[in-house]
Amino acid sequence: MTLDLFSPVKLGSISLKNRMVMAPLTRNRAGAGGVPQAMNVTYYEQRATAGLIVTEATPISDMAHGYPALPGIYTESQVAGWKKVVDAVHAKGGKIVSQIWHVGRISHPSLLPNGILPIAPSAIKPAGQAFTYQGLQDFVTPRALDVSGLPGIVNEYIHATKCALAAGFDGVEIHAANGYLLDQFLRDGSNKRTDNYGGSFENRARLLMEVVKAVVDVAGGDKVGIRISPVNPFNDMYDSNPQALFNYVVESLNQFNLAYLHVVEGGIGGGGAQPFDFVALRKHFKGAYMANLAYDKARGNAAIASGHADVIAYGVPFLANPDLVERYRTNAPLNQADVNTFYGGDEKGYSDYPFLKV
Ligand code: 8OZ
Repeated sequence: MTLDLFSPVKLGSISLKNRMVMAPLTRNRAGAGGVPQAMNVTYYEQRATAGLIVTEATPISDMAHGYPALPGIYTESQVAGWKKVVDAVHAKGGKIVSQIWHVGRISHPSLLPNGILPIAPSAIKPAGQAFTYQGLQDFVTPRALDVSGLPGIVNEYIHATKCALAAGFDGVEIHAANGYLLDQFLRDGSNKRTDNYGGSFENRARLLMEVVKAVVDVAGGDKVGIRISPVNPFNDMYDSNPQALFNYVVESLNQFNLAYLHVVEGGIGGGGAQPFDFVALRKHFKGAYMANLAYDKARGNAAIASGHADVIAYGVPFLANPDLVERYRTNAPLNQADVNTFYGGDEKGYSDYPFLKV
């Protein structure tokens, strides 16, 4: 029998009833203190028919924030708030992992404790502007992390992983994509370090491997996924040799027996991506592969049938269609997404997208 989007699958220890994953989507609607609130519970619960939900990117500490109204995963109240989300998704038969996130230089002093500078591998200001509570403001030159500060970052990932498990999540996804802290270390446009964390592929991947090892030691590899985006230029990112770098990264990840590798297969948010062979990348990884980027039903089924991908992560389609699985199953028309309500606001354009009439 040919596998398709509706075939069950196991990612590590996580059993999925289908292969349609809700991709992580930043929505900027957390309550005070980065605590998930009632409308967040409703939104995720509505999408529990996905085989797996990856939460929106979730800061692991006060220094990990880079946008307004993000839900964190490092205080007791945040854990209690997320537990309501997780319990609601589980009650509907769904699975959900927490995407743990440090933004690095993609932030602004106004979003950080005492207005301090964002941190990064190197003191290089990204082109562009930060979303702040005062509107768009130019990015600033970040403070380059001293090598003595790196164990503290790893500890934040450990703490957040423990918090995620305490909230009942089925696992965690380490966000190493889209120009945030771990990706800033990987790619040489943002990493100009001359110590053990810069230069060679091994050195640039060192912090990521330390984080993965630490998170796996807490959660078990079968509950840990990772997201990468080898050629996404979003957040002013560039690497001089992305294919060789990410083939190396993926090979190095094999030792951890992770639940899955999640790959953004190109560029998002405008800007062309460098050429890259994702089929070749996939062959370097021994575990399950989650593909993401503008897949529809036909391309998703084709990627699964060909063996390129095990599961497909859908972003905007799940945002606008809480019952996307049923719509794909029955070839029903889709709700169109309203871009004006993607980031921030209330229930409008969030938890009010209609289900199919029964
Ligand atoms: C879009 C807007 C804000 C954040 C990512 C967390 O790219 C994000 C993000 C995307 O991973």
